[in-house]
Amino acid sequence: MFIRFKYIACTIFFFICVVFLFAGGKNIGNIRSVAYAWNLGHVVLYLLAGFLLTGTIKQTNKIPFPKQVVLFSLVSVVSGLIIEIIQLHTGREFSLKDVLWDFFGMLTFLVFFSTSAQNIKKTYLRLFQLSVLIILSVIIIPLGILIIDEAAAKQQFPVLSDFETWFENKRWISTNKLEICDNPVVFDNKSLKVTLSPGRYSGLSLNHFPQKWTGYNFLKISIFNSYEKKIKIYCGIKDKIHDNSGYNYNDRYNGKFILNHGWNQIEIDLNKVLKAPLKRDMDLNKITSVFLFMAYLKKPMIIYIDDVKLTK
Ligand SMILES: [Ca+2]
Repeated sequence: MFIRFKYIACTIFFFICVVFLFAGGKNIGNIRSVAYAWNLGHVVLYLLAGFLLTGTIKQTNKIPFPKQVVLFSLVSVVSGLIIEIIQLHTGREFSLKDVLWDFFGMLTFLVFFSTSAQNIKKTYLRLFQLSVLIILSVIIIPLGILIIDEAAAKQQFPVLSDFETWFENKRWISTNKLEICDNPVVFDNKSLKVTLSPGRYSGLSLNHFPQKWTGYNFLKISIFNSYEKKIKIYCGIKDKIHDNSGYNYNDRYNGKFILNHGWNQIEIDLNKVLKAPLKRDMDLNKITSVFLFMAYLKKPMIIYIDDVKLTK
């Protein structure tokens, strides 16, 4: 009776996971921890898939453990790949990471819950279990870091980024090298060193912060120009409407600033940001990104950023 209930519960959870992972989740927003936790559903899904496979096809319980590992791993990888390919046709992205997480989910089932696993030498089983636990910890630790950083960002607001915590550079996205450093700083003890690569556009973008900016008048960003000559830097600000309507140049704030040698404080009037889109007002309740870039760099250039904040 209990076993039947276990499989009914597994089946229900399995289909809930399928619906949430493949039908929902497209518009989670920019809460990184939620997006990350959502993807952890792949591990849970394939853990449940292991129960369902052994519960519905009884012969699979009798397969020796090594063969079971190969067979179940193949099932998870092949079905995971098929799911990702199907998702490509529904406007989602193909993710090898998701396939890997499907595999880890199945592996978790095998080493902790498969009856065949009980037939192998206990020492080996404990080693397998320890290895899977380490992998699961590696998967889960980033979620903890994201939750801590999101709580810190909330607490720091209206400061958006001052780099005083070591994981804060994860709020920024860039193909360039970003490092938190001790010198030069304009506020407290740390700033962000950005090594810009040569190219048509080289920059970085602050994507994770509390999005509601109403009630503030200015965005201020401190940037250190380590060169003797003046440099030109561009700054853009986007909202959710912009992101959902094709990233049109005239539908966001675009600013240009000249930086002298040393620390410069860029000051952007949020009233100008409000009126920046050509055919509408910027939604200051849902700002999604602040980006900085230099154009047509011929050689690598280093700048430092600190004390990115909103003020009244
Ligand atoms: Ca700082």
